[in-house]
Amino acid sequence: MSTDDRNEKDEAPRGPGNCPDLTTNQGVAVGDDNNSLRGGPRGPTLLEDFILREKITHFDHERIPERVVHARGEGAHGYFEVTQSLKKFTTAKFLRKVGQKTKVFVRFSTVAGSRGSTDLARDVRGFAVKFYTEDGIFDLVGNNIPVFFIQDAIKFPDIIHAVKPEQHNEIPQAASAHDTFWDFVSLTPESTHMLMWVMSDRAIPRSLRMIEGFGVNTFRLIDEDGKAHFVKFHWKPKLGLHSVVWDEAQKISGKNPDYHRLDLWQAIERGQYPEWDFAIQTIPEGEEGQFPFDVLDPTKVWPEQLVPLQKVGRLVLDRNPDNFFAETEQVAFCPSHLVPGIDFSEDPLLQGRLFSYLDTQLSRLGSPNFHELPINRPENAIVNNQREGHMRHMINKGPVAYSPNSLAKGCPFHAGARGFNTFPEKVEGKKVRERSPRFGDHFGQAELFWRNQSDAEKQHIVDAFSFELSMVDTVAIRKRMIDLLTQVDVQLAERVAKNLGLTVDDPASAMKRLKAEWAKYGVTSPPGLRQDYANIKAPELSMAHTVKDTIQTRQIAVLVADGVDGAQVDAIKAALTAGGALVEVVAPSMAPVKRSDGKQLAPQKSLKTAASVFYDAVYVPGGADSAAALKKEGLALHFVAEAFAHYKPLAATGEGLDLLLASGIVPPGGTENDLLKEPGVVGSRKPADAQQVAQQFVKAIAAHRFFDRKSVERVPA
Ligand code: HDE
Repeated sequence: MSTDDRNEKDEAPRGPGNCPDLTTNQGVAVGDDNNSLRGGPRGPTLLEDFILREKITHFDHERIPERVVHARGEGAHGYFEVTQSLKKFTTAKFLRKVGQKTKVFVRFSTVAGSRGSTDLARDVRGFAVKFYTEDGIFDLVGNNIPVFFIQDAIKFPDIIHAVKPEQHNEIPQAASAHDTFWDFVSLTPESTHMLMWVMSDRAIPRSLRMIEGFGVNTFRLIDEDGKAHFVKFHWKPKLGLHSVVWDEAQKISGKNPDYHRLDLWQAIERGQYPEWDFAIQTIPEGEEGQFPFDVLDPTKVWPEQLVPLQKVGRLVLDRNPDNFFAETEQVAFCPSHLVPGIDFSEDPLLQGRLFSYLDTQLSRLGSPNFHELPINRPENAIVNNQREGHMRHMINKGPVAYSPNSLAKGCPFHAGARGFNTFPEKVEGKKVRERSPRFGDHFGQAELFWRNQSDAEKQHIVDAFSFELSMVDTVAIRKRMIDLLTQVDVQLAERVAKNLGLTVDDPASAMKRLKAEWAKYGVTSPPGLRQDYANIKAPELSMAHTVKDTIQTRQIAVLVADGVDGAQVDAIKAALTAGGALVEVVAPSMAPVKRSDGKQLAPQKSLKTAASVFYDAVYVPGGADSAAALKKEGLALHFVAEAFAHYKPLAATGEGLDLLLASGIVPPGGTENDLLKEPGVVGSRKPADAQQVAQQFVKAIAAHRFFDRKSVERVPA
């Protein structure tokens, strides 16, 4: 049961004897643990107090090491359902029957920050799914960005050391905006494509319910005849792909560092279950040579124009964990948790991941028996000859723990063809420490990504590079990055350089300088290839074409004070809640607000605790006294101006328009007409128009943000 005891209706204490007694870990009922055992009320505490010692000793050992990466995370239970059979691709049973459901546990995470760091860091999000299939555990341990910084797992400790807080002073927390990160990536040209993605809005999601997920590495699906398809796995959010803006992200980080965690939790508690489509891209083994990318290279996407996406399933998260530590913290994912019908590819990043996860669980969870923790146990029985070790829970019966044996009648036997059998990929070659020359195109897809962004997205990428590189103290690193950006797009480089006070060279001269730098610092994977993607259109790389026809789960603030016209509030609220949005009344204080019709309105938040950054849109209703009172509140003026500056939809009816006019959204002397010409600002002076305004507002909220607002720069918020 995940119901929070605090919310139970009956608030009276149950009283001794009406709920289980407090016990020690040995199950012995405790008479009193409010006082240690002392030699007299003012005397020394006695060593024999095993109740004190047990309680404190357990507490002393409550912390386990956090994950070395992806430490900050949140999880949820749910199910996966097949919507299109994958029979022709794979023998994996859980993917073959339409309608078949498989239990899952999903953990989302940021990568760089510590366990207590902010949710809104500019970072990749982990998207790890544990499938409890009838054939055992399958873990799809992915991210919300489809490519990675490096091509070979052996570079993982380097990139992580570079992005984590710096060695000497443990600064900064959960941020890539510092010298060591940009030093490393400017000397690692294979990171360039990934940099474009992490500097895009995808790195600052509006909600974890609105991110995509990708398996990143290439896997194989194996069919009944033993034939293989290379496969990429995708998750597509039903609510669309949406982000916040960077200023907002920074403010949310201060005001509510648990913003994403709370959002996920509350949506599930409300029954608005987060949902994704599951999709695959497949390439038959043998046909992979015809593409401009190498299927084994994790710094590349497979453009959908070349390899179409097939939607084959859905994921629904419908239950919060009962206990964060027992489930979200102790869950142990590993890309080598595979079931028959799915296999690895030779992607060198994936191959290195295969041992890393098991290895890290041994030190993090402290025992080779971590698979026995409830959250990690498969649904089917574990039958093998592994025994003992720290914290063994399973009680194996009988004398036999070896094979072959006759004493246990030969059991357990091998499953043979029914079991997991590695795809017999032919392997030959000299032992070398070399990259395939086919991995040598580090800029082709970075340019493809840039070219397919909308103007607003391009501006945000420029802003992100400018912000991050401005935080880098070493000028030589900033310059190296500008040289690198010329290899993606000269205009991109110029726009960032302008913000840094630097100049831009032509790409050929920049490359010459880069090569000299790379040679100086021992870079071993310089670009050796440039694939041409000029004829490829890849709209899927942009967030601009995402779902924009729903206001489900959007949060809307209604700013009110005494004298508010309740009928207007009711009209707008009804339209919003009918669309599945959530409306919160925000007032100067938590005291009930007097409506002009004499009724009362209970605020959910006061201006002192709420902030526009927690909402997707703001509505200001009429009522002369209410609008006049709000106009005197700096916090109310800031609230609407800030929402406007973050490109959010705004609505006002009646005198509510006066608050918007006073907030600085339009220049002094600006008219109501000017205000309502702003994209995403809707309203009417006539209270009777509330219904119509509501309809326009609903459309505006579904559109998410209005990046075409011209006057945002001027607004002091
Ligand atoms: Fe991970 N990664 N990783 N990673 N990773 C871990 O395993 C590692 C990579 C990803 O919610 C660790 O249990 C190596 C790519 C997620 O519990 C560790 C390499 C992708 C999570 C580890 C990579 C991921 C992790 C740390 C380079 C996207 C969080 C704690 C070869 C496909 C899982 C742990 C959770 C966690 C190693 C690169 C996704 C150290 C060596 C690429 C979502 O084992």
